[in-house]
Amino acid sequence: MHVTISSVRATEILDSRGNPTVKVYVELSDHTTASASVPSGASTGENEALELRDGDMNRYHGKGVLHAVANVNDTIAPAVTGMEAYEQALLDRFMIELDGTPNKSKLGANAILGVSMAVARAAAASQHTPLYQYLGGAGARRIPVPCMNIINGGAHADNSVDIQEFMVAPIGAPTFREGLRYVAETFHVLKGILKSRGLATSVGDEGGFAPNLDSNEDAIETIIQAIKKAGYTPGKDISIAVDSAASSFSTDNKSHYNLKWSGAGAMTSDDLIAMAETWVSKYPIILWEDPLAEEDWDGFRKFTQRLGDTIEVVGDDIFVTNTKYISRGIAEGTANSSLIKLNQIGTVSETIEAVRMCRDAGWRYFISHRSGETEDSFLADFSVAMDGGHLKSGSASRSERLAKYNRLLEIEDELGDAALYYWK
Ligand code: 2PG
Ligand code: MG
Repeated sequence: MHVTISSVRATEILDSRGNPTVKVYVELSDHTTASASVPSGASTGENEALELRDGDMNRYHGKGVLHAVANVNDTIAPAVTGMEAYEQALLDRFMIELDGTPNKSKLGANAILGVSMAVARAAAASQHTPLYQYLGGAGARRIPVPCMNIINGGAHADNSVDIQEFMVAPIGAPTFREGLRYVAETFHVLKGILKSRGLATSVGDEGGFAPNLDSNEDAIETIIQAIKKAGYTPGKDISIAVDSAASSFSTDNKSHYNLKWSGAGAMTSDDLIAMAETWVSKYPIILWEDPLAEEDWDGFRKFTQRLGDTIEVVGDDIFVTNTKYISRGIAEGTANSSLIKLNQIGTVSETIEAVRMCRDAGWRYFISHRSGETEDSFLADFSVAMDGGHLKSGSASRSERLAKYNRLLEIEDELGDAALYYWK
C-alpha cells in the first residue's frame, strides 16, 4: 500500500530550559497524524550538526528558532509532500541533499530532525505498529538499563562539581520496572543524605541534585552511601557510570584541564587517566563517558588502553554520533563505545547508521537524551528499537526526563513475557 506524506508543519515551542525548539506535525495520505519535538544540548561537541538559531536578540536572547520553523514550512514541507512515508532512509537522504551542507547548516539540524522523527512516528502509527517495532523490527524487545543521572555538575549545574554526570545503573535488577525502582529509591535516599549534611537538594538541568560537594570524589562516595542505605549492593545491584564531559573543563580542548569548579586545579590527560584508574579500582564504575576532551584523541586512546578491558569507554563530544568520527575512533582504538544522540547528527537514518557502525565493530553504544529536552518520548522507543541495552534520560525528577522512563515502563508492560532486561 502506498502511504504518502500529505502535510508537514512546524511550530516553535519551549524546551525544559525555557529555550525555543522545533515541533513538527505530519499528516499522511491515510489521515494518520503525528508530531515530534527536537531536543537541545548545552555541553555540545564542536562537530555536531548545526542547530539553527535566529540570533535575533529581541527574541529569546537570540535563541529563537523561527528560521528553522520557516525552513520546515516553506522549504522542506513542499519538497517532501507526496513522498513515501515508509521510506525513512530515502526521506532522510532527500532532506540531507536538500540542505546540501556537511553539517545541515542551511536548513538546520533541528528543522530536519523534527521532520525525520515525526514522519517515523506517523509511519509507525499508520502501520498500527509501536514505534520501537517499526524502527527495530519484531525482535525489538530489550528494555535498556536506565543510567540515572542523580548528581549533576559541570555545565549542567552551578555547583562545585567538575564532572557533569554521576549516574546509577541498576544492572542487577530483574526487569526495567524493578531497575527504575532501585535507582529512584536511591535518588530519594540521596536527597535525605544531602539534606542531613546541610547541602542543597535543588536539581540541575537533568533532574539530578546539584550540591556543593567537597570534591568530585565526594559525589561518588555519597552515591555509594545512598545505594547502600537504600538497601542495595553497589556493584551487584547498582553500579556507577560517569560522564566527565571533559571538554567543559579543558583549557586547550586537548591535553590540559582545569578542574575549576571544585578547585582541584590544573591537570593533564595523564593525571586524569591516573585519577580514573584509581577510581575504577576503588568504586563500582562500569562506564565512563568523555573522560577527556573532544580533541584529545591521544588521551582517549591511552584511557581506553588502560581501562577499556574493565569498563565501557564512551565518546560523546568526540564522535558526535557521526560515522566519520566513529570510524576514526574504531580504527584508532579511541574508545569502545559511542554515545548516540539523534540531534547531534540530525536524521533518524543517520543515527541508525551510527549504531550499526558501532555494532559491526563490536563496540557498544549508549543512547542519550539532551540536557534540554521536551515531553517527547521518541528516545524511549528508539532505544528499544536499537537494542542498545542502556540509555540515559536524566534523573527521577523533571517530567521531560520521566517521560522517557515512563514510556519504557509502558513498552515493558506491552511486551509482557517477551521483554528482556540485562546489562552486558
Ligand atoms: C551529555 C549530554 C546529555 P548535553 O553530555 O552527554 O547528558 O549533555 O545535552 O548538554 O550535551
Ligand atoms: Mg556527554
